[in-house]
Amino acid sequence: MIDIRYSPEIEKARAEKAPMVALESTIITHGMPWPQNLEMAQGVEAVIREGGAVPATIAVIEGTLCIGLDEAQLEGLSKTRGAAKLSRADMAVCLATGGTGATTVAATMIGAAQAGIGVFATGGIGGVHRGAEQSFDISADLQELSRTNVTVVAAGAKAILDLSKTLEVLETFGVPVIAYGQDAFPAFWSRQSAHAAPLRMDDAETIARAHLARAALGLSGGQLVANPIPEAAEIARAEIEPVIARALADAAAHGIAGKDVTPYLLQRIFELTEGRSLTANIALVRNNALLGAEIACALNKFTR
Ligand code: PSU
Ligand code: MN
Repeated sequence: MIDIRYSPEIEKARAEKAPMVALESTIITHGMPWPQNLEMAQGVEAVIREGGAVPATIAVIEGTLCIGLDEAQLEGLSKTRGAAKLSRADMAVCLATGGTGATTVAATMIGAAQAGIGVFATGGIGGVHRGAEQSFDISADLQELSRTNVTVVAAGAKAILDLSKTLEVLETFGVPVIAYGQDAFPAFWSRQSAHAAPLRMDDAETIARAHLARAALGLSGGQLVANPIPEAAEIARAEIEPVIARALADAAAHGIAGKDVTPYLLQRIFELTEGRSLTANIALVRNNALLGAEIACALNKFTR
């Protein structure tokens, strides 16, 4: 019913049962400006290969679910303006109508599960927005984590969100939130937030074991591995918080809503920090890719 295409590299990895790491494409089309988005996408793929795994960037291109993109597809997507942002609700419609779109965390998890890929690395997941008690704006990423058995490595949830409410919803949904190598739940651009993570793990093997234990118990849903941004790249909380407040105020003043909120805020914070937020964002995604590759290799060792 649906058209799935594996890149030659992923085709080979599947045949050889090699470790694979999924990557999202919304971060390319909606999360970063050209040309840094392409450099980031290529760089992150390289990090995963160096880590001994095979990267699978996922997107829908002209009605085909693509698992693994070639150079030209990656470049095309990076330059595309106005690509659709696909989550659980839009993915099937995009496939049925022959559309092109970038996959969010939720849609990338769905694609990864289709392809039998257990690990996915990204920047930050979507979550409960500040003021959600009024707007009801809660990312579909949270529900997806409760449904689809993929371990997602992220630098926590983006600090533009309400982290406390995001953690509450993840708990309600039964999603394990595992801080990597520290007790605090990281806040994307900053290593620390005001919140302790519910769980902590210090090595990739144990994370892979927990992934398999969930499956053995028949539990639906994945794990969120919250990996703090490297120290050298972080922007301290006290510094980024006023910038976030300003960006949120601007979003409200311009009546930004729905799917446009996250891309608008990321772009505005990029402008207000004169690009520093982007440098930090790229560093944390690469760091997550490295850990993702380690977890994928551990998972592979236990299952092959
Ligand atoms: N992480 C980033 N940049 C991004 C995103 C995550 O560093 O652009 C994207 C992801 O695709 C995530 C989406 O799934 O933002 C969340 O959007 P929303 O809040 O509309 O669900
Ligand atoms: Mn939303």
